[in-house]
Amino acid sequence: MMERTFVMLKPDAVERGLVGAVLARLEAKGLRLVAAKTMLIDRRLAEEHYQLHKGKPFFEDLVQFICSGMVLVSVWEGRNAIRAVRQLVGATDPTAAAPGTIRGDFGLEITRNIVHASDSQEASAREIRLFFGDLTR
Ligand code: FUP
Repeated sequence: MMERTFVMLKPDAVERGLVGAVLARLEAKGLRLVAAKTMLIDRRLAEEHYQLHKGKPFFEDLVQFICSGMVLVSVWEGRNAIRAVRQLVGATDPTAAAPGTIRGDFGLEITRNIVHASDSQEASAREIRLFFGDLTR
């Protein structure tokens, strides 16, 4: 099924110069880049993006981290794109993520885990709208 998914390269990826390496993996998989931009996320947007985690013990650290530097937000399209990207990204904790995945190869800390990717069609639609509004193509 043709899908779109939302991917954010977090501040650690930008600071560490991993943008090209991460985007290259999505391109190599055959996904099509639909939209991308760099931005700073403010607290309001961070809380909205991570609304499902509000009240959890790691929420404050997560919001602070995501607001701590430039991110690159993007939209990718392809067959089963949501699942395909989640497989490339790997498990939430980089020390549990398999080698060969983005988090498994580039990360060590659970908060600074390089990348966010939508985990469902509902999340994808919500996140694309939140960061890009209406995408006409
Ligand atoms: P994921 O979908 O893999 O990004 O993971 P979650 O949506 O469960 O978590 C979102 C973010 O919260 C993670 F990227 C990192 C952070 N987090 C923690 O810091 N500690 C946890 O125990 C779980 C998540």
